Order: sequence, then C-alpha cells, then structure tokens
Amino acid sequence: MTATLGTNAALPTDDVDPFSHEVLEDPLPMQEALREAGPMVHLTRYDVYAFARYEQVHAALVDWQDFQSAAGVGLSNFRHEEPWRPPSLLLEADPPRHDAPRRVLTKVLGPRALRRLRDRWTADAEALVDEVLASGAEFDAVRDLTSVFPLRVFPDAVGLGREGRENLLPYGDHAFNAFGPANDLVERGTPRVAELSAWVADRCRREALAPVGFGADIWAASDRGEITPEMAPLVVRSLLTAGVDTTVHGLSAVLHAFATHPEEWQRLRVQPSLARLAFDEAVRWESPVQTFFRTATSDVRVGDHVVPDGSKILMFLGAANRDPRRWTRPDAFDLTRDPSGHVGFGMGIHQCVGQHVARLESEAVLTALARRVRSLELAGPAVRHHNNTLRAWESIPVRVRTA
Ligand code: OVM
Repeated sequence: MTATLGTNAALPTDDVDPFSHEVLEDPLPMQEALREAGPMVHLTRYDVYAFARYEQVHAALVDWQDFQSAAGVGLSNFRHEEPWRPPSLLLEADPPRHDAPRRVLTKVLGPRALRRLRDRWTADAEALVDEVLASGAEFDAVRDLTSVFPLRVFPDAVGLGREGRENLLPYGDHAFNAFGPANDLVERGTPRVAELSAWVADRCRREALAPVGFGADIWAASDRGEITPEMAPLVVRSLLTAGVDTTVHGLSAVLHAFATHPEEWQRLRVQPSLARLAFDEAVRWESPVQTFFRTATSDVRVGDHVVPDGSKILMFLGAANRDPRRWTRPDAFDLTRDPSGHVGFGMGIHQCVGQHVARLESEAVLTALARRVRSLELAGPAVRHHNNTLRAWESIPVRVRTA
C-alpha cells in the first residue's frame, strides 16, 4: 500500500447527479453502479464522498464522532454556508448538545404516549377506510388515503391548531428538498419559504398549542428544566418537519408494494398481525428517506481511502437497504424475511425518534384495510413525486375488491 493519508489515488469516481430528475424517477440503476464501484466513491459533480454499501452506510451512521451532523445533514456545509433556517436541535446537532432534546422527544413519543393514541387511531383508520371504500372500487391511494390519514391524526396528537394545516406537507417537502443541491426542486419551493417558516414558527409557540399533546409535553419538559424554554419551539418544529411527509410516503410505499405483490396481500389478510413487519419491509424496500449527509470531523480512513476533514459524505440509505452483500433477494418485497437492521430509519444516536409513531399509523391503516379488502391492484400507472431526499408517490390509482 503506497497511499498515504490524503492521496486517494485509486478512489473510484462518478459524475452522476443523484438529484437529477432521471435518477429521482428511478434511482435503482445508479444505486447498483455506486455499490459495485466500491465501498466509497467520489461524486465529482458535488465533490462529496458516497457510501452505497450497507457496511459503510451503517458504519458511518453509528460513528457520530468521525461523521458529524452539526455541519448539516444535507449537501450544504454549515461551516461555510448559512443554513436556510435555524438548525434542528436534534437532526443537525451532535452530542452533547443533541442529547437533552433527544431525551425529551424520546419520552414524549414513547410507549406511554402511544398507548393513549392506539384505540383512537385504530378507530380513525377504520372510519377513513370505510369512507374511501364507500366511494367506489377505484380510488387514488395517495390522494384519498396515505396523504389524508397522517394529517387526520398526527397534528391533533401534537396539539396543533386547525388553521393552516395545509401548510404542513409543502413545508416538509421543501425541508427535505433543501438537503439536496439548490436545483429546480429547491427553487420551486423558495417563493413560499418565508411564509411557511413564519407559520410553522408561530404554531410552535406554547400559546398556540393545545393543553394536551406532544407539543404541550415538550413545553412541560422545559418547565422541568430538561430543556430550556428557548429550545422548546424548535423541538416542536422537528415534529412538524419530520412527522408528516415521511409517514405519508411510508404509507404510500407499503400500499404500492401490496398493490404490486398480490401474494403478499393475501399473506397479510390471513395474518393481519404481519402489518408491522410489512411496514418495516416496505421502509427497507422503498426507503422513503433515501439519503442523508454527514461531514468528516478529521481525515477519516475508510478502507484504503481517506475522507478529507470537513468534506461531505453522502449516505445512500436506499442503496444500503438493497445491498446483496447484506440481503438475500434484496429487490423482493417479502413478508417472510426479517427486515430488522435496515437503515431506512437510520441507525445510532439519530435513528428516527418517531418510528414508533409511524409504525402505529401504518398498523392502524393496514389492519383496517386487511379486514375489508380481499384484493388490491393498480388501476393505472402510479406516478412518482420527485424530492431531493424522499422517494415518494404523487398518485397510486388502485382497484379493490371488498371482503
Ligand atoms: C428536524 C428533522 C428531523 C428529521 C428529518 C427532518 C426534514 C427534519 O429535526 O427538523 O427532515
């Protein structure tokens, strides 16, 4: 080995743009090419270092010391660039500053809170599914179901006021676009950023939140001194940013998976308790959050290569979740596999703090559907929604036969 720290002579390079519309429409060929090129690839277009294999993605996710989040988890490097909004106290922070807000949110979204929501959300899902099925045998699973249910239950659980809730999806969509480069997707969101950010900030105030809910619980934690009162509104903001689009697209992923895998739908009908596993398998298979970045805190050795201090690392969660080195038949949506260990919710100290909320929402919807729907198929071509971070559907036309 002749390479000294900082040379990277034999490092594979690729000039692909992972955020181009062509790749966003179907990222799988690029993911395979990057995985096969090697454990680390230099993406020349953005001068970032990419991991597409499970081993390296997992290793980077759990190594917060070498791969920090406080310089931003998008392409933008907060060491050199002004963030578009005050950084998240959770997502865009490292220990020790990260830890108090994380502890608070872990408890607020913990088992006690979810036990209180379970019966209500189950009833809400049954009511919505009944409504949708009563409208006819064909419907759009995104327009009528997956983009409706999270907005029916989650803002109420937060204690968000009723007014302006239609802002939640556009705000979240822009926040996830903003992790990518300043391309046309970001440009399209820019005209409304000031208005949407002001609305979100206003709704995070204690006086704007209901006396019961996740929002009130976060403020109560500041009363107990677990976080400062200055931190509380930003922790509430994390719920409003990360809690809506993600669950919409996660639900879309699992419904699209079932609409295209009839034998798996029959398995779920026979055994509705597979609903949770099905959701995790869909999160592995589709990876609604495709990518996040980290920043190297020093020259970090990865195999024979070096990630230079201060450079950005692009972790392809979706590629890791289909790495044949880790998964057998990775491209199959398969309810007989154990999807645990997937990195669709991340891994390590930043792993999705809302994942139990997401699982509860999906369990409610899938269980309600499994009881009522004998078969489910596409009634037309499903249409992608492009986002720099999210793998999403704009439309999933389905035809169902009810039980
Ligand atoms: C946040 C946050 C956390 C996870 C994802 C995310 C927009 C945001 O804390 O604001 O995506």
